[in-house]
Amino acid sequence: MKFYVDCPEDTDGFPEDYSPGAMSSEDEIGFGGNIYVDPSGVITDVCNSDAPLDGVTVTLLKESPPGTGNFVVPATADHIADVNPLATSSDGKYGWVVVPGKYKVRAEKAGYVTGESVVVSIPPAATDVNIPLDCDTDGDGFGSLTDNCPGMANASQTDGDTDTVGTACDNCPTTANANQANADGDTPGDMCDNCPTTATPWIVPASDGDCDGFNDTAETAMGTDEGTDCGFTPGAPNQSETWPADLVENNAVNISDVLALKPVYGTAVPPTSVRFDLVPSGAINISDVLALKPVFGKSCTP
Ligand SMILES: [Ca+2]
Ligand SMILES: [Ca+2]
Ligand SMILES: [Ca+2]
Ligand SMILES: [Ca+2]
Repeated sequence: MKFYVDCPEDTDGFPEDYSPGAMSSEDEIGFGGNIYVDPSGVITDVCNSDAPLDGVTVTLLKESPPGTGNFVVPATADHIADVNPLATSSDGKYGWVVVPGKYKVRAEKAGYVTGESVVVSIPPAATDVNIPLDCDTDGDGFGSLTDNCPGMANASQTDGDTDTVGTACDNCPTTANANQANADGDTPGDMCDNCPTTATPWIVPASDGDCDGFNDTAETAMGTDEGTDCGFTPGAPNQSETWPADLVENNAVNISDVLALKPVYGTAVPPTSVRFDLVPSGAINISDVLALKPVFGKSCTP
């Protein structure tokens, strides 16, 4: 019995290198009583236009015992060249010639999801057992084709709003927005941004016309300007107050504003000025202090 095998040209370790005889495009090889044929193929990089990938560790596996679906590294006598696994070079090619049997090939490279070929029955020769390897740049075990947060490690792949964008990287984690549109470039996406066209470093509540972090109802109660988010000009007379958190008016929220609440903390409104009642409740309490937290350390530009 003879097997005639088409082999890629100029590939180290292929039969034509062993017996470059009379046949121009086909080779037969008998070696120690065994008959050797391919598998061979190319490892390609899914993340680089399917270009050949070098530095891939390619392992030949053989079904053993036959018919069990169990694959093991075969005996050296079962294949030429002897080396297994082998490493690809810049052409991405790999190949062995093997005794008859069922084989598959495993391809591994750091930064890529490990790939396995289909199972091939040898003979006939299998010369296109190619394996596309998908990169896993964030190292969470999911390649670019399947990772719902390709740039952020999220091994759970949780997607709470089932919009195909993982919760870990979703700019609206509880609102379905597959396109992740975010016109103003701040943290929340358009679909969940109460101020979608003005970038704010804090989360804007609903019904906050000037996007300063305090809704219109609260501003009306406090007597601040609900239509202006920032406006203190040093030295200018008769200014309306614009940013509720900016108790010590300087267009910034810092420790001075927290300390401004200290003398009136625990008092009722009135007699304490409603201006301090940042979360209207008729008293100055912890809620008002906590209202400064989201905007603490932030400043505004009039
Ligand atoms: Ca990820
Ligand atoms: Ca979403
Ligand atoms: Ca936004
Ligand atoms: Ca407001």
